[in-house]
Amino acid sequence: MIEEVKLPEISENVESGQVISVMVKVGDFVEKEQSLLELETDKAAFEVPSSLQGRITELPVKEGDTVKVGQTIAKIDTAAKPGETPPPPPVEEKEPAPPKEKTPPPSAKQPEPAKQTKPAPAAPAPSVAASAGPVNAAPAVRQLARELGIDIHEVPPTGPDSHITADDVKNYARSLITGASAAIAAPSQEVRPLPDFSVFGQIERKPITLTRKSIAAQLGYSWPLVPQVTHHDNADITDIEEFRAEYGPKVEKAGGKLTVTSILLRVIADALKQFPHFNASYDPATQEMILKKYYHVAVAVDTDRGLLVPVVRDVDKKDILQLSVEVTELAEKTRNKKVTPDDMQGGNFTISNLGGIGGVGFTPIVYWPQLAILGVSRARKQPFYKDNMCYPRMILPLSLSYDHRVIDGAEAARFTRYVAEALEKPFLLAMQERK
Ligand code: CAO
Repeated sequence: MIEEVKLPEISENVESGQVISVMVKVGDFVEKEQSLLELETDKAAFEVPSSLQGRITELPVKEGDTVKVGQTIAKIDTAAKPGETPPPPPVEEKEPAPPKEKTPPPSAKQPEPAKQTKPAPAAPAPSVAASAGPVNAAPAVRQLARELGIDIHEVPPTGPDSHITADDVKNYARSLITGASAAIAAPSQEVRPLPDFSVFGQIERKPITLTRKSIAAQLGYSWPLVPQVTHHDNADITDIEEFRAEYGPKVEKAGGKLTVTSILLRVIADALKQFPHFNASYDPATQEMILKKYYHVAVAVDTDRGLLVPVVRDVDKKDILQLSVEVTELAEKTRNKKVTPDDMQGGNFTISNLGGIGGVGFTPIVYWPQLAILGVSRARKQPFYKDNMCYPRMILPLSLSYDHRVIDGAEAARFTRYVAEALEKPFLLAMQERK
């Protein structure tokens, strides 16, 4: 019996994805939950498992296709048994090939397409025009509208085919705040054409992946919107190393790795409780702080597709052992393309630890709509002077970027000090660990 496998609901607000690779072929016998496709949305890349067991008879999708939720991605003979030889594919009757169209020689001059002058964007229509009908907007743009509390139907589109762009949403949000509706259609920034680099030497143009587009959109949105400052401090983690040596084997037995990242997650959970403004978002439309009563912390993970930021939920309810196992599993899942867009949602604060690679400090970009991100660089032994004596101590550089609209420098300095001092008292962590 031939049954269809359809693309399941990926996550809220994600309606389609692009096929990065097809992991099976016609004739293969697949188990239930075996991966069929590698799919990329603007939020994550992940594998799509089969909902059925049987032999694949048809694969109607190929690399590069955009697949919608509910679309058939495979047809499977569910009566087939593993090890059975599949029946030979039906022989297609060959039709005579149509005569090839003559292509003009490369030197032939092509007629130049008529230059299209883009009509000036019309002034936004009063909201009567806005209806609950379908709108043309990418999932990330819809998400942006929702996060800003804007009805996407009200946003005047300026993109091709009445596409609503992220800039349209931002401009509309600004116009609501300032009351200047005339500003809606104005482009936020002039985009200058690039120079012709091929004049200087050989070049290659390569399209960027959806994941990279999403990273670019997220960081490109945050940087001009959030006036951010980075505060630097150091934590003496010499005693943490002893703590790691003592608890490391226990964590390893449980399937995790006791590293600076998992210890920081525990410390950040406490810091966010002490400093609620860091566990919040700012709503410029209402000029309110949204204080969150849950503690979900995102962790930046370096993958071969670029930076991905999955979220560890309820960090305040977990001890270091649980957090270590979870970070290890989450990083692995992220690198193996097993995270879903849902795994990337809902973080209140981000930890970006580059110390495993190196560096003495950096300025991480606040991951809007969060208000702060903690950058961590490489811990190094450094001389520490006390009573005219010099001692070697392990020093961890911390770099906290924060949204200066709603967080003051003194508050940021206190927050970072709190984190540094918590790291300097590992016995407190050990107490929590034993609870
Ligand atoms: N200083 C010194 N050593 C460090 C360290 C630090 N700050 N952080 C980690 N290390 C060490 C670990 O102890 C481990 O050492 P061993 O292999 O000897 O045990 C090694 O570096 C590798 O650690 P890890 O990366 O496997 O584990 P982690 O839990 O510390 O980090 C993760 C997990 C996912 C955060 C990390 O792997 C990663 O992807 N980091 C990159 C994040 C990134 O790209 N940020 C940039 C975003 S732009 O803001």
